[in-house]
Amino acid sequence: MLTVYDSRQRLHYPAQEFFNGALEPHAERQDRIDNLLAALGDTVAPRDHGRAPIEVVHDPAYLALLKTAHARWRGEGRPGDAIGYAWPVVRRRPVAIERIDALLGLHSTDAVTPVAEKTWEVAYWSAQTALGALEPLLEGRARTSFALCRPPGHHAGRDYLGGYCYLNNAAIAAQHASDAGHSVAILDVDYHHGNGTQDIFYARGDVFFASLHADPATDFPYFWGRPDESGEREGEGATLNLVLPRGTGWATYRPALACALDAIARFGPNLLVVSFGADTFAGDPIAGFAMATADYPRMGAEIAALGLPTLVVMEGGYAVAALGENVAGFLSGFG
Ligand code: SP5
Ligand code: ZN
Repeated sequence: MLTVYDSRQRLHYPAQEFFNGALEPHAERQDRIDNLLAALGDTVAPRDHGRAPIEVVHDPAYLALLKTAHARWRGEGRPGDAIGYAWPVVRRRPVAIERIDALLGLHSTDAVTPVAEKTWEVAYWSAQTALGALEPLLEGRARTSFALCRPPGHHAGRDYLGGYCYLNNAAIAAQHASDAGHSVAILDVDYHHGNGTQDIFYARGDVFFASLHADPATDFPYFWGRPDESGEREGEGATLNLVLPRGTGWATYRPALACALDAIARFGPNLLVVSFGADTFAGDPIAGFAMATADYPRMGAEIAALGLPTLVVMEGGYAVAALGENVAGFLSGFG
């Protein structure tokens, strides 16, 4: 399968994240890339589509913050990576914000997503990788392609970062395909709910979003992903959330996946974007499902049976030693 990747995606290495009340080594590690490349073989570098397709999805003030946050943070004498630690509660009135500490809180959901020195450049090229992998599908030169994105994207919203994500690669590609005249569905099979993607398309009926994920009652991102979230206004009915219990393996996953695929087929898109996270794997250090390596080709094959041109976008997956094998297995399901 055509795999698109830019070597600049290795340059982001957030040092630490908050976990259980302490700073721990960050789970979204550079060596995820090394394991993926070893398993997937040759890759193609994306061309630069520029900022325009990113600016359609993300807020200009947010992009400016992402680009400058680390330099501003260090410029004020702070050591380490820039990270929010104070947040406006949901109903706090809008106020003019200048202080970098406050801006980070205004545009983030959590303290697990630091802005490191190269984060803007790396997130930019991760988004370009998604656009580069979409290109041959739009031109009819390929039926399926894989965007080896890092950092991941599905927790990033129009004006916020979170969950190790900065730019929403899948949403940027889906929007770009939609702008090229395609009817697009997004299927999110990362362990975690794709809250950023859901938010971006929540009030729209022209892009369908389906997600299978761990129960937000027990798992990140906690505040999104309940089954009664089904879209709003013109988007009512164009969001589908399927919640699965901790311990879910293929026997439980498969019927839920079939339900999501049925809903996508009824929507009738002509292009599919899959947010693929391998953190559903039994060995994942931060997640709680029980999928086996042998289940990923099955998962890929069920999705491939929709018969749609499909862009697969890399999201999470933190069992580094098994990551490449699990992703290659998933992609092999597309034949
Ligand atoms: C894209 C994606 O899969 N993001 C997941 C973000 C989940 N973050 C919350 C879980 C925190 C667990 N951190 C464990 C760190 C151990 N070093
Ligand atoms: Zn995840």
